[in-house]
Amino acid sequence: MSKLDKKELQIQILFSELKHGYLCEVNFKSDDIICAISSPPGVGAIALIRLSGKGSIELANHVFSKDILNATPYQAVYGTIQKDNSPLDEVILTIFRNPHSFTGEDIVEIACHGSAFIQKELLNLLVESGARIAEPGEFSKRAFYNGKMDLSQTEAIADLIHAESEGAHRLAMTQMKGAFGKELTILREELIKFAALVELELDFAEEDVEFADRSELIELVTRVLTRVNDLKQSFKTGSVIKDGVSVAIVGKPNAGKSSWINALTKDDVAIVSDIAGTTRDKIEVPIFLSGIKFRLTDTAGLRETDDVIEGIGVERAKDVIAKANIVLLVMDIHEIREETFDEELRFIRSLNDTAPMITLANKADTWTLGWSAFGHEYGHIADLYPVSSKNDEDVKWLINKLVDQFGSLNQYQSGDLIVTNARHYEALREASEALQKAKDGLENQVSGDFVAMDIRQGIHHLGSITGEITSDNLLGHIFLNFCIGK
Ligand SMILES: Nc1nc2c(ncn2[C@@H]2O[C@H](COP(=O)(O)OP(=O)(O)OP(=O)(O)O)[C@@H](O)[C@H]2O)c(=O)[nH]1
Ligand SMILES: [Mg+2]
Repeated sequence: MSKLDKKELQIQILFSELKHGYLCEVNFKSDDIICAISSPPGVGAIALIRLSGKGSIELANHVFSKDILNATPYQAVYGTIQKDNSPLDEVILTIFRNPHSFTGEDIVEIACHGSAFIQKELLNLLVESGARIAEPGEFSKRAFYNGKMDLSQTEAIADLIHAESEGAHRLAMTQMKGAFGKELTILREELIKFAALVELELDFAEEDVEFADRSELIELVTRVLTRVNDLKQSFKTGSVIKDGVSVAIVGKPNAGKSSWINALTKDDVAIVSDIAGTTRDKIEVPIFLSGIKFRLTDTAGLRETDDVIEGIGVERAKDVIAKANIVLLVMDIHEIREETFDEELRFIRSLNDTAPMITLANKADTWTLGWSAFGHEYGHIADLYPVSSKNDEDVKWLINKLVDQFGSLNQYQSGDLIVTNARHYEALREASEALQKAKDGLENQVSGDFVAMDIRQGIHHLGSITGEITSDNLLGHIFLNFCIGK
């Protein structure tokens, strides 16, 4: 074998080792049949009970009035479930044969009437006949183990089920289709090729050869690192789309904060009165505007106070400001003075210097001096909007303003990949750290051993997102947070 052939062969061996080498032992036994109620708890017109595993069709056949052993895949069969020789319910069974099912196993879905009694009795009957109750997320877990989807896709199903807004729904759908997993797999394979070359060099250390052109390696690591950093960065937007844009409604007592939360939500959620210090706690209300979820929080008026309870409320208000994506500062138009205005802005900026701020000069309906007077006095203060919480046009204007502000926070187009999951963010952060070290190492000509170690770390963290590198512990943790029947 020529030296070149030998090199090629070794690269291939290393490549395969790196690709599969870390896959930890996972304990997965799927020889039992699981069952669970997949529809929400409680009473409904129809409920759905699912069976999955080898023998599911035989088990269902045993309790059903018709023979379904030869049913074709995806066939729905109408009949009766028998319990103790008497009919329990009239149902429709749908049959899925492995591997063409959600879990990749034989599945029977039983659509029964949604009485709590029928659901319980049917589940008991299935257990008596040999099935066991599924653990939370066990259907998805089986889908993952049987290669039906990667780990990030199973997590996207959980997000899809919990999606409350159009934006959250769109992100979950994109991730469920697997685009994120595919991109990570490509990035990971590029790194694996790279690692194979560097590690091979280590084997030939005495001969002092360089298989991998250093500048090409730096270019490759930089490219992967840039993409990993972009994805990591997108989490800020992703978590906002998924969990909602937090809007802190803040300002001095009596400025009209509670009046505004009531106007925006078109509901009487907070007490309004002309007594300064009415609101003492924070009041959070979700609203959906143009398909985006906003979490509005009314807060206690900001002032020095000797009242212990109000003092706690003010501390909470400060915390709400610090965590806000947008700050809505409400001021009484009659109380605005240049010095105090600046002071108020500085105070809020000291708590949160990144969130965009919308500043309202409220109670404009009672401003009698004419707008030129207002403009003359405060025209130099940028973005101070004279409005009234009692005016429908102003409420509409503020709704548009909030949607616009979200637009300026969100730099992404509809097809872009955006990270929404905190676990994925954490893995990307660790991968980014490792790749940065590898890049620094290459640029400073440190020994190949160290570079190879950092690259391996990067490969590991990227793989943990899709589940190419997993441990029982991690999987157990992820699927436990799923609900039963999924
Ligand atoms: N004329 C007029 N009155 C308003 C407007 N907005 C609020 N008010 C009145 O201002 C008073 C205080 O309103 P709130 O909404 O309770 O003010 P707040 O900022 O929540 O006050 P605290 O909870 O005490 O901090 C009430 O009497 C409201 O009716 C407005 O746009 N125009
Ligand atoms: Mg209030």
